[in-house]
Amino acid sequence: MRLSRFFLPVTKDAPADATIISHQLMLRTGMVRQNGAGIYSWLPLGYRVLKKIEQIVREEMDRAGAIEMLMPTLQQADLWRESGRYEDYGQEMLRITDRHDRDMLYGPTNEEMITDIFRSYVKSYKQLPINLYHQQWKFRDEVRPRFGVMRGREFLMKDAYSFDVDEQSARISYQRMFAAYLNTFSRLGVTAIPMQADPGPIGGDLSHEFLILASSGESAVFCDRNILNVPPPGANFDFNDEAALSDEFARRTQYYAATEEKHDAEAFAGIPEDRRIEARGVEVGHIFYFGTKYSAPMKAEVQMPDSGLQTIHGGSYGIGVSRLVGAIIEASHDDSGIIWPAAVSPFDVGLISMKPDDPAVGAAAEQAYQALMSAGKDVLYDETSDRAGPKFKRMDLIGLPWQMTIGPRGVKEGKVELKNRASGEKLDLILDAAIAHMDKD
Ligand code: 5CA
Repeated sequence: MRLSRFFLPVTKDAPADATIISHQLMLRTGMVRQNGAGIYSWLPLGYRVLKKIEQIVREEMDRAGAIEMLMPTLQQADLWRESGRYEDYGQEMLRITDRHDRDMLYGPTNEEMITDIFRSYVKSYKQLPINLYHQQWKFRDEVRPRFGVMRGREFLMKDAYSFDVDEQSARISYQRMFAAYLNTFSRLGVTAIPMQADPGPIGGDLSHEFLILASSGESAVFCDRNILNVPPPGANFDFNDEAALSDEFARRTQYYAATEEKHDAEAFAGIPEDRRIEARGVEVGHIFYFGTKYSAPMKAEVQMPDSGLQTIHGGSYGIGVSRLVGAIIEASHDDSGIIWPAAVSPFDVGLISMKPDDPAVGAAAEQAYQALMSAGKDVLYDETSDRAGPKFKRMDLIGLPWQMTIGPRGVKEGKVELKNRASGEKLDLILDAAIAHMDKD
């Protein structure tokens, strides 16, 4: 992508109401544009990151056996009356009336709708277990939308819903999502700690939140440092191996980790002092086992072998896809700007032509651009006539993992300069070696 033809509205300052660093950086780099309280447009740079996160979440859900679908944003109030949540949900629910005076709402979550779909088609225990998910925009009329996309009113969520014949099997489905979340966050380049959590209005008795440590986080975190040292299950993990699922679950839950609502000061004090972490975190995922909370009132039942009817046991599993964009920046930035983990970076490399008007530099930069693209790299090519200083600043600000610079001195020596954004290390290499070096890390 040639920068002169891209849409990258970078600004020097962020508005004063952007108080946390991720919000400031997302506005300054032109990733998002606020259209109303807690409502954002995703501009091209930000949208690239959002789509990368969405794709990684999709791949990891699919690997764990969940099946993708798509439900609408608008829902009928009647379904929520069946579960009893239409009244319970309160002012966070955006209620809408259509031209026929029917009560509708913009979905804050989809337990009711998926339970309705399930009961319409699934009739036999033989079809279970099943886990259906989608990635769809939600609306919650938050009292205080703030911190940009971190606490929005309209936000993108991945929500998965499991259906099992009994509690024992439902707990295995829960552990399967637990393991899938660890792999997902690890691929996104962040450490998210699973913590015992309060199920809140979703309901149920078993719930974990996944939190990324960040000083600006809205949740208090209390945990044993050892939980940070347990590696993720990894790409070769067998999600059908029930013993392995319960091992993975136990390897983490053996260590103390709780949010404020579930914090047990006495148990925490029992951990050796040098292992106690008391910090703040951003909740990027939340999983729930809620048994028959929705299936009982909505009559989601399956035929059993003895031909009796069994109410199914359910769980739901959320990931804050749009929140993650902000949370990753909170966890990965420096004074110069964002430092994208390679897996979610909007481009793989930023190519800077220091003097596009100089024929030799211009030609070398064009050659580098073509070679990078041939090597399969997604390139943001700054061939604008801006001065070199501001070009470097802008590239640092948007935080692509690699920067390749073509300048008069290097051109004479037949070399390019390759900079690693995270470490700051700079190497003078011939073009092919520079491209090969990017794949080494
Ligand atoms: N139905 C369940 C699981 S699918 C549910 O709605 N869970 S939740 O309320 O915890 O939301 C799931 C995830 O969405 C949260 O962990 C959080 O990362 C994200 N999220 C929730 N509210 C917001 C918000 N206002 N702005 C951005 N992300 C949000």
